Amino acid sequence: MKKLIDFDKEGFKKEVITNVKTLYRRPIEEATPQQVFQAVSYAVKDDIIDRWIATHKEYEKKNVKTVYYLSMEFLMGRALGNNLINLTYYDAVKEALDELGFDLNLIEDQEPDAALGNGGLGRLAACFLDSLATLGYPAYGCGIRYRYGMFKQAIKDGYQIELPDDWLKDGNPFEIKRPEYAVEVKFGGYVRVENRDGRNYFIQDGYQTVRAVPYDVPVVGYGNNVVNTLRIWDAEADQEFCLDSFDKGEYEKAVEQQNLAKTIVEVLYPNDNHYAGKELRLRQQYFFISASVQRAILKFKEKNSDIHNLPDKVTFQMNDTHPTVAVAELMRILMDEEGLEWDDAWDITTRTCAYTNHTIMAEALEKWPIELFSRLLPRIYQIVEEINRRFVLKIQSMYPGNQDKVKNMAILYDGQVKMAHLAIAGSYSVNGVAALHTKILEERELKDFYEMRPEQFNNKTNGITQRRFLLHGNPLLASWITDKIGDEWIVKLSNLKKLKVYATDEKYQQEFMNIKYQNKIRLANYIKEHNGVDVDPRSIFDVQVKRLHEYKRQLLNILHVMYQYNELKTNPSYDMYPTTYIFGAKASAGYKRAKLIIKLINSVADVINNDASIKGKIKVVFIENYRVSNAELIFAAADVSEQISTASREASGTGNMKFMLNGAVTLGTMDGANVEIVEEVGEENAVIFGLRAEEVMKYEREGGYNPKDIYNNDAAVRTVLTQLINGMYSSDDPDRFRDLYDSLINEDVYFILKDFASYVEAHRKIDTLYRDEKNWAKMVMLNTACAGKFSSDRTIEEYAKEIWNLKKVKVTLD
Ligand code: NBG
Repeated sequence: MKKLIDFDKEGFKKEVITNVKTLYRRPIEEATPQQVFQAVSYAVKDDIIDRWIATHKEYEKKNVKTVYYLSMEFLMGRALGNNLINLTYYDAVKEALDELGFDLNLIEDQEPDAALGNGGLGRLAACFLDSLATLGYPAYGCGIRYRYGMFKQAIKDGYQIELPDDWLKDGNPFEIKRPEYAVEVKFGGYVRVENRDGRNYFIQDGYQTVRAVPYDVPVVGYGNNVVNTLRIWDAEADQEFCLDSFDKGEYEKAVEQQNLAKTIVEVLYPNDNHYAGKELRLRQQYFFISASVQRAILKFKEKNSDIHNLPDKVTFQMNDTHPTVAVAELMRILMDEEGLEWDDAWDITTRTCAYTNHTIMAEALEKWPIELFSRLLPRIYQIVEEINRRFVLKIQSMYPGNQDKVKNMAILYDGQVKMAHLAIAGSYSVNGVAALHTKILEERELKDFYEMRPEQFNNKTNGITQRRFLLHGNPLLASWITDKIGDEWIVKLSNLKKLKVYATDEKYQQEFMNIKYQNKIRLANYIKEHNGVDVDPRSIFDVQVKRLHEYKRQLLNILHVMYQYNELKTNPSYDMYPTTYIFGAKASAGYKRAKLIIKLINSVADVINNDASIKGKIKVVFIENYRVSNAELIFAAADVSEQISTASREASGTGNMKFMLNGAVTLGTMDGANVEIVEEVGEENAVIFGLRAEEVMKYEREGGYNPKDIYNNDAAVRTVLTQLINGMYSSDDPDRFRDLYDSLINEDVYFILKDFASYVEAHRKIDTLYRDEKNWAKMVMLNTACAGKFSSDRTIEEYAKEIWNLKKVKVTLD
C-alpha cells in the first residue's frame, strides 16, 4: 500500500510504553492486552488530534457548507483497526507492536464494537461517515451516546439470550467529552402566549429540563488528513435546577430530574425495521434532535450574520423518520428564538431539511399518538399542528373535494402524528435507497406525494466502504488486488473493473480461490473456537447473515436445509456437494417468531451435525452474536451470499454488496439492490429465483395466495412442514414449532412456500456451478471486479452533488 501519512515507528513505540506507564503505572511487559489496546489507541488518537484540529480550522476559514447526518443509529464497530487503515499505517503499527511483543490482531480484539445501531440502517450511516471524511466533505454525524448498545447475543439450548452491552466499561479512548458545547432540552409543561410589541411569543413553561452534553468521536478520512466528527449526545441532569429544587425541599423533583436524564440515553431500542411506540423512544428522538439542531444553529451564527442564509450553509439529512422532529424543532428555533415569521421560517426549514426513506414495511412507519406527542412536546406539537393545517389547505387547493388525498397525506390523522408525512412536507428532497425501492415509493407507497411534487423525489442506491470491508476485513484479497491493479481502488472502487481480464486466466483463478480458501480456514477456526463445530473449508460456505426478520426469510433457508437432509436420508442417488450453511442473526428481544426461527435453526443444526450417516454432507452453523467485527471475517470467507427476502420488501440491503465485493455469488430474489448487483455482474454470474416484486404486489392487491395449494400438491414441502410438528426437531416438545407451521399453512405472508420450489432449483444450480471450478472462479472474480458501483464513496458523491451541494475541502498540516 502506498504510504500517504508519515509514521515514526520508534516514536510510536515510545509513546505506547509511556501510555501504559501513565495510564496503569505498569511496565509494558506486565500490561494486559486491554491495557495495551488503550495505550495504543491513545497514541493513535494523539496523531488524529492534530488533523482533527486542522480540518476544523479549514472548515471555519472557508465557512463551508456542512451536512448534518441526523441518525438514531451509528453502527460503527471497532475504531482502532479502521483508524490505522485510514491513517495508512496499519502495517507499520503491526510491525511496531510485533517488536514490542504484541499481535495487533489480538489487540484489536480487545476493543468492544461500538454497536450503536441495529443493522443496515445504522451501518449505512457509519459507512457514509467514512466516505464523507475520505472524500473531504464537511460533515457531522449526530446521534445518541447510548450507555448500552445493541445487546450481546448468547445462544443457550438453541435459544437466543440477550445480555447487556456494557461497551463503555473500560472507557472509550477515542471519544472526547465537550461540556462547553452542552445545551438544554425541554420536555413537557405547557405553552403560554406573551404579547410583546404587538407580536405573540410562545413560551414553554413548567417543563422538565435535561442537559445534553456532546461526546465527539473522530472520523478519519483515508490518507487525506481530514478528520470529521461523530457527535453523540449524553444526557445529564441540569445541576442548577437540581440545587434549586433541593433548596426548596423538592428532593423528589431533583431525583426525578436525575433519573429522566439517565434513562433517556440508557439503551438503544433493539428493533430493526419495526417501530416501538414507546414514550422513551420519542424522548430520545427529541433529545438528540433538539441538541443537534440548536448546536448547528449556534455554530452557523458564529460565522454568518443572516439566518436566511442557513440553507446555503447547512443541510439536515434525516436518516429515516426517527429524526423527523427536526423539521418542527428548526421551525421553533427560527420563530421563537430568532424571531422570524412563519412563512420565512418555513421557507428556510424546507430548504434545509432532507429525508431518506429506508423501508416500505408498514410496521416500521412511525406514528405517534397525538396525546403522547402533545404532552411530551407541547410547543413542537403546536408547530406540527400548524404545519399540518397549511399542508392540508395545500392538498385541498390542488385536489378540491378529494377527501382521499387528505386522508392519505395529512400529517395529523386518526389521532396520530405521521412522521413520514411530516418529513416529506418539511423536506426539499426525499430519496429511496435502491432503484427498485425508489420506484415502489413513487408508484405505490408515496404515490400521492410523488404526484404532488415529483421533483422532490430521487434515488440514492446504498453503498459500503471498501476500506473496512475489503482493505481491513480481507487483507489477503486486498493486497492481491493492489498487486494486480495498484492501490487506487481504495479510494476509487470502480477501478476494480480492471480485474476482469484476470477472471479467465487459470493462474489468477487459482490465486484468487486460494485466498478464498485461506479466508475459509480463518472462519472455520473462528467457528471452532466459538461454536465448537468442525466445518470443512473445502465445502461450499453458504451464508446468510443479517437481522432475523420474517421478510428476510431465514425460515425459507432452513426449510430448504431440512429438505436437503430428507433427500440425503431417503434418496440414495441424491448427490450434493458438501455444504456448510452459516447463519448469523439477532432477533429483536420482543419478536417471538423471529426467536423461534433461531431455535429452529439451532435444532436442525443439532440433528444434522450429529448424524454420521450423511457423512458431513451438510453442516449447519449459527454464529453467535453476529456484529460488525465478526462480519468482516464472514464476508471474506463466503462462497454463496443468501439474499432471499420476499421481493419488494428489502429496501436495498448492504450485506449483499459486502459479499459481492469479497467474491461471493449472490443467490437471491430480485429485491432491493440485488437488482442492481445482477445488472452490474450479469445474470449468468448470480443465481436468481422466486417471485418478482410486481408479482408479489399483485398477489397482495388481490388478497394473497393460498399456501394450502402448495402444501397439497408438493410432497417435499408437505414432508418438511410435517417435520415442524412431529417432533423431528423438537422431540421434547413436538408443538414447539407449531406457530411456524401455522403461519406458513394459513397465511404465508412472505411467500415462502410459493418460492420454495424455485429456491430448491436455485440451490441445485449453485451445486452444479460450484463443481465447475474454473467457471466458478471466473464468476466470483467477476463479482469482485463488478462491485465498483457499490462503494459508499459513489453514493456519497451523489448525495453531495444532487442533494447537499457540498464542496470538497483539502487539509494540510503545517
Ligand atoms: C433498512 C432496510 C435495508 C437497507 C437499510 C439501509 C431500516 C428501516 N431499513 O434494506 O431494511 O439496506 O435500511 O438503507 O432499517
